Amino acid sequence: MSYEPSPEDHFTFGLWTVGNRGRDPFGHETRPALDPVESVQRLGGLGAYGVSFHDDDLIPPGSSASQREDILKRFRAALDETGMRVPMSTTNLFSHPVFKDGAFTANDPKIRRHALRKTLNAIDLGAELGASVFVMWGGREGVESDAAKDIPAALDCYAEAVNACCAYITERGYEMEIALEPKPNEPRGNLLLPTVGHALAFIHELEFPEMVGLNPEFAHETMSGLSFHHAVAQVLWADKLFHIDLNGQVPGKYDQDFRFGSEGVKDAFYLVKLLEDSEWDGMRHFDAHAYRTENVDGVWDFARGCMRTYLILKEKAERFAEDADIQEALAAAKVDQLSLPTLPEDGEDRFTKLRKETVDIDALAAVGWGHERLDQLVTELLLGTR
Ligand SMILES: [Mn+2]
Repeated sequence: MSYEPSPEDHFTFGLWTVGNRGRDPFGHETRPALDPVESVQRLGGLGAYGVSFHDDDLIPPGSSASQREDILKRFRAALDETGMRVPMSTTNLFSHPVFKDGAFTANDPKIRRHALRKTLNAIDLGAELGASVFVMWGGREGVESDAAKDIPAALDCYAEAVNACCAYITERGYEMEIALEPKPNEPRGNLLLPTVGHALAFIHELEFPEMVGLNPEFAHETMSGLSFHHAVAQVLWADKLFHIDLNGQVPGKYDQDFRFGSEGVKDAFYLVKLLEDSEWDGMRHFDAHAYRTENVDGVWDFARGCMRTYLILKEKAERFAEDADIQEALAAAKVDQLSLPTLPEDGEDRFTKLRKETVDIDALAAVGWGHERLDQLVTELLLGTR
């Protein structure tokens, strides 16, 4: 296999990912700014399907209406020339100091209304370029001092803002859904909607729950020490996987946003297997960036690496399904029997039947399920020895 990406693989990158300039809390930029048009051309040349952006990535804040039109004309020409698409867009409600106490959940309603206006404009921009998913990551929706924020009231404001955006999308007739992106902390001490579970529960309190789903991110769940694979499985189970952010992350560390598969390769494998086995048809979107050590050449190595690792893991998932020893070990572990019904059968007497069934629990307790052998086989598959 060549592991060469093509548009059919539906790989997408944020303009801010390849455009990341290597700034961190302790050091300045190590790379020059990238022109979004160049990013589209280079990513198209590497076999990507499309790009996503924050409003400010494409249209610098303070641009006049005519500057906006000029930028869009050039950007559209690059999309047309390369065949690249814009499946997702979002808004930056975290960089400007005005959002330091939050955007949708800032205590001052003037700031909340400003955040909502900026978001409605970003929804218009996304719709203009054909985006069908609008991601909401509340980077400043949180707190350092718990004395300074009434959390239930903040959640009311958060819900009000999401409801308003849904109403706006509906009124404008846009074909667009909203995907919430959970994160536990960073840049705030604690963020609202910290995990996939919190966000799923939040959706049920909204006015238009059918329009709102999730954009889970590998790094964000992993930062909390949670399994990203399990989180995505539950989002798929709830039919709420609207988008996904792929990258690499070590549990418990700062938000690393490394190249996909660079850390947690086993987790990455089970994730790819889950997405492919479920035939999920969404974008394989990378929200990551090159190491700060890299120059522009390293940025394209980074982008190539994200896609190549996904395709390698996809092939490993296919081999997992074909490997006779692995299949035998799966049968020994009775993995397929989880899909059998637990209750004897439907009907009013099912509990009576359940009680009548006798089972030798000592014999069942004595069974070894062979997980050691199974996991070693998967490990060897991933290490390339089978
Ligand atoms: Mn993200």
